[in-house]
Amino acid sequence: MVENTSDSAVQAHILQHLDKNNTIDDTLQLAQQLNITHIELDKSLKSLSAEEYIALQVIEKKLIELTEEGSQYAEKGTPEFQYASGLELNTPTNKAEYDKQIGAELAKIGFSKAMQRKWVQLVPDNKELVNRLAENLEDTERDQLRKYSEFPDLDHHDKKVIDQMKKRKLVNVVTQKHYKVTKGTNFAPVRVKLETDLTADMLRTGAWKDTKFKSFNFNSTGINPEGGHLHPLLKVRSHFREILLEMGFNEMPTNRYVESSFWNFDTLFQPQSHPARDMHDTFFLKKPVLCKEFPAEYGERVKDIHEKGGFGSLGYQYKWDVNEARKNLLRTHTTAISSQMLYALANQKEFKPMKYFSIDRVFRNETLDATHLAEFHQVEGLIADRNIGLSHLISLLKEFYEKIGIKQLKFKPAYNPYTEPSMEVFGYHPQLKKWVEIGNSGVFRPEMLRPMGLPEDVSVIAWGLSLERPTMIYYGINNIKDLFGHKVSLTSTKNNKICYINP
Ligand code: FB9
Repeated sequence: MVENTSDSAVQAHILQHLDKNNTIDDTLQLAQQLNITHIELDKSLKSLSAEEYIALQVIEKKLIELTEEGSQYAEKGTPEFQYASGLELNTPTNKAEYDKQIGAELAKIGFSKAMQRKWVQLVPDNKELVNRLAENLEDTERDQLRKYSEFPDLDHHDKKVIDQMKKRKLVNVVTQKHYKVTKGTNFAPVRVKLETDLTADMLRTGAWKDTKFKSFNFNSTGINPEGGHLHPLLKVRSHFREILLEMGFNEMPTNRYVESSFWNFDTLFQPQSHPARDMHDTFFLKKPVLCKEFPAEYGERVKDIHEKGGFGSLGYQYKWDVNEARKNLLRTHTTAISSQMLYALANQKEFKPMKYFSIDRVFRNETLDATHLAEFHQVEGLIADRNIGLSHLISLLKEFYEKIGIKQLKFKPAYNPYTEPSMEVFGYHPQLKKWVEIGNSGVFRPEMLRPMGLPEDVSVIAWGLSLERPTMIYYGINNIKDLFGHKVSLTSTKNNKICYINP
C-alpha cells in the first residue's frame, strides 16, 4: 500500500515495481492496489511512456457499470423487494397508508412487481388491504447487481441477463482501456528529470557533461498560433475574387462609397424620374449635396441621349436636369464604377477588349428583413469586346456559376434601364433542392456606351449578384442578422472552412 499517491510517487512506484518484476500485467489491479482511480494512474503512465521509461500495451476490457438506479437497487434491493420486505408476513396492511409511508414512486413499481412475483397480494375480499405472502424474498436482481459491481468484467457474466438489466437501465457496458506495462527503451529504476535547457551555468561548471537532456521532438507541431479569422463573408469574397481573377477579370477600384447621381444613374441611361432615384431607395448626401464636377462634354452627350436619344435610340424625351445629376449619394450598385471604367476605356486611343469585376459594398434604403439590410456586397463582372452578345453572356454565366457550385441555370427575361436584353439568372441548388434566383445580367445599352465614345461594334455584357446570399447558403445561415453583428458565432467563423462548394 503506497501512502503518498502523488503523480511522482506513483511514477516511482511503477518504476520500482518494473525494476523488480519486469512487467505490470494489469494496470487495473495496480490502480486498485494503489487505491487510486485508473484515470489518475493513466496520467503517470502516459508521462513515463512519453519519455519511454515504460512501454504500454493497451488492453481493452468491457466492464459492467451500474447506473445510478442500479446502484440504488444493489444497495437497498429492488423496489419489489423493498415493498414486500416492509410488510409483515401474513399481516394485511392498509395499502394506501403503506404506499404513502414507503413513497408513491417506489410503491408504484414495487407493488406491481411484488405481485408478479407472488410476494404480496391484495386481500381478495378487501382490496384496501395488501398482504405479504412470501417468507423469504430472494432478490436475485439485487444479488446479481452486487455481483456485477464486485466482478465488473463482462466475460464473467451471462450476456442475456446483462441485456435485460441494460434494458431496465440498471447497468451500462463500458469499455475500459488499461495496459500491460513493460520496461521502455529509456527504462531506469529512478526517473531523472531531463533538462530541457542548456544554461550558461552548466557550460561554466561543465555540469552539462553528466546532465541528461530531454530529446528534441522535431515532429512536434507546437500550439497553433491563435491567428485572426476571416468573416464568412470575406471568405466567400476572397473565393469569388480568386475565381474571377482566374477567369482573367481585372478588379475595378471600388474604394469610394460616395458617387454622383451622374455616374450612378445618368451614365447608365437611368432616367431622372426612375423610382430608384428617389430617397426611398437611395441614400442622398446632405453635405456635400452636389458633386463638384463631371466631364462636361460627356455630360452633354448624356444629357442628349436622355433628352433626344441618338445612335438609333429615341431617348426619354424629357428635360434632363444637370443638378439632379450632380446629387451625391451612397452608390446603389457597383455598376457606377463599371460606367467610369468603361468611360475611361472609351477614352483610350485604341479600344482594347477588357474584362472587369468588382466586389464591394453598395447601399439601398430598403426595409430591413431576414435577408435584406440597408447595404450588401455586390459582385459584378463585365466584358467589353467586339462581336459579343447574349450567347457569350450565357456561356460566361454558365462558366462563372459552375465555379461557385451551380451547374444548372435557367434564364428569365428581365428589365434593367442600362441593359437590353436583360436576364434574371436562376440556379438549381443541389443541397436546397430548389431553384434559387442567383443574379441579374444583360447587354449594356448603346445609349450607355455610345455617348462614352465606345465604337459601335463594341458590346459590353455584364452580370451581378450579391455576396450575402451565397454566403448564407454556403454556411447555412437563414437570417442575415446572423451573418453580421454580435450574434455571429466566432467559433463558427474560426472553424468554418474557407468556403465550401460541393462541386
Ligand atoms: O445574389 C443573388 N442570389 C444568389 C447568388 C448566388 C447564390 O449562390 C449559391 C450558393 C451557390 C445564391 C443566391 N441575387 C442577387 C438574387 C436574389 O438574392 C435577389 O433577391 C437579391 N439580389 C440583390 C439585389 O437586391 C435588391 C441579389 C442582389 C443583386 C441583384 C442584381 C445585381 C446584383 C446584386 C445586378 C446586376 C447587374 C445586371 C446587369 C448588368 C450589371 C449588373
